[in-house]
Amino acid sequence: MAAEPSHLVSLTERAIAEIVDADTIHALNAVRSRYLGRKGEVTSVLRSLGDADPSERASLGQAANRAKQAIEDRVAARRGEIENAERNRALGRQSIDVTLPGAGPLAGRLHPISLVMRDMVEFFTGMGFSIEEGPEVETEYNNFEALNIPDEHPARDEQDTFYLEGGNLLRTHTSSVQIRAMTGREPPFRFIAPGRVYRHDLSPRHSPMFHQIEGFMVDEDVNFADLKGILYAFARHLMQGDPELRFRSNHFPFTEPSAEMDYSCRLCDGQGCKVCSHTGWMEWGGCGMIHPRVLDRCGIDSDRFQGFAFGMGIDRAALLRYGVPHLRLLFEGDLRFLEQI
Ligand code: 2NM
Repeated sequence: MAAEPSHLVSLTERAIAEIVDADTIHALNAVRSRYLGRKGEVTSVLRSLGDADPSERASLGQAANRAKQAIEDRVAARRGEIENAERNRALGRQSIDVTLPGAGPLAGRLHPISLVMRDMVEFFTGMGFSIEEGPEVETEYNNFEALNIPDEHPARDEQDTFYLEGGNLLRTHTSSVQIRAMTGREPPFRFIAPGRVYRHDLSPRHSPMFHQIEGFMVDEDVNFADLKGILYAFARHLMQGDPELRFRSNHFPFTEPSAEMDYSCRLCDGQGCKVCSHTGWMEWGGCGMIHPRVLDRCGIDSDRFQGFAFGMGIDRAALLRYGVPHLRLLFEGDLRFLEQI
């Protein structure tokens, strides 16, 4: 018994309702296959035409083909709609909110050590010193011999010095720069040499690379009082206050006389606290009058000229100025730390 055309009409309406309901391509394909697939409802009507009454066969066949075409058209239209909606959803996810503020370029900034170094350089250039730089890989002559540090001196010990293949080394102080600066120059002159220096030291409180600044001045009438005057002015500038300085007699191979200098602790103002081990003093660096032998080695007449020299670390000055608790933070390059400065 063949289907009645009215059956085809309700079948088509049902199919269209389901097509409209489908909101994914997957659901739409399922609807299409329920009606037009190999075992679909419309397909089985077309298959059973042979059993229909011959008088109705032609009109029934035409009606079934119209239903098939109508469903096919609606499926195609709905497919377009779903694809459009999916494309719009995807575009919506990638949309750019043009009202948001721009990201802007990331501005680099100076490392705390560079900031302190620049401040130091500014002070000394204001005092008429010029800046001198030298290589971090040095000869034994410039690092030791010219500075009157003899072969058997403990400072040459492999425990302190990084020796390189071929007899060179990583400079252990910036004094090697002074040798380069003085050699072949006619006094008067005054220079400072800021830079990196290296010492083999396994203590976790120290870094194998650290920063120093050294200064020296050579002329006909330079004396220890000039040295102290410069150092007091430098301390006041650097520590942004009025620290006391203390000079303790000492020995360096490259200066005579030599002294170590301390400044009154900035945290307790010399009263004594944990930071200065209850002494009221902090070690600052070394200084002295350049040894005549060093001047002679650089080709300067030590009967006519004298000079003073001094040197100190830069890193601890950066710790103090920016309230940084550990030296290690200065060398790790952690942006979470650096961005706070
Ligand atoms: C110091 C302490 C004392 C120093 C001496 C010289 C040179 F080359 F002119 F002789 N440069 N630096 C010197 C003197 C460095 O730092 C602890």
